[in-house]
Amino acid sequence: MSEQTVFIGLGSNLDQPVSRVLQAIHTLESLPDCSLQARSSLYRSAPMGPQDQPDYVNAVVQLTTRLLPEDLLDRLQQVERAHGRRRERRWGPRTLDLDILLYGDRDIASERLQVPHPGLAQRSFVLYPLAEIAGDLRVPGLGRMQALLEQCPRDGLLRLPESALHAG
Ligand code: A4P
Ligand code: MG
Repeated sequence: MSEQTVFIGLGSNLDQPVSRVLQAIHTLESLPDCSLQARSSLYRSAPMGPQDQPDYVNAVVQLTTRLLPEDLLDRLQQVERAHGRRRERRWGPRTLDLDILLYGDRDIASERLQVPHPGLAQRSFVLYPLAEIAGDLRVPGLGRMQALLEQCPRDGLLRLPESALHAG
């Protein structure tokens, strides 16, 4: 299996989301056959979906991996479970959500996986962190990053300064 560049979206809105997302990035860094290439800043935003839940913290990381897409998904779901993730209502609050945004230039539509991740181009909390680390990217089936950004309002998305991340 050749090495692929993948982008993973992280999201959390329960139990100290900032430190949780930072911890999860460390965990991703140490997955077998994976190597961390870049991470975005952390971003805060109002929830998409039900409004009776806390704000979210999101980030995107770039990895290279030799894992096949479904093996990578298995690993990510293990990490979600280790963070006490329970699958409850759709778009409901969660300790940790890990989504495969892009897997090389592959287009995947299987029972377990849709890549590019659906909604990637509409979600400012995915698109802006992705653009921060991959501004020149061409998204398979969707086109250039810069064009996608022009179509996607920031919608109150707030980039957290690095100095705020370790303040507790
Ligand atoms: N799955 C399919 N494709 C993928 C992929 N590319 N990456 C399948 C990861 N998983 C993928 O996932 C359900 C199934 O999706 C998995 O078993 C996998 O086989 P889930 O994480 O349990 O999904 P869910 O919560 O039931 O729904 P959904 O639509 O995936 O939730 P989202 O889209 O992840 O949205 N607001 C803000 N501001 N920031 C957020 O991060 N996140 C959500 C959750 C809602 N509102 C938010 C945010
Ligand atoms: Mg998910």
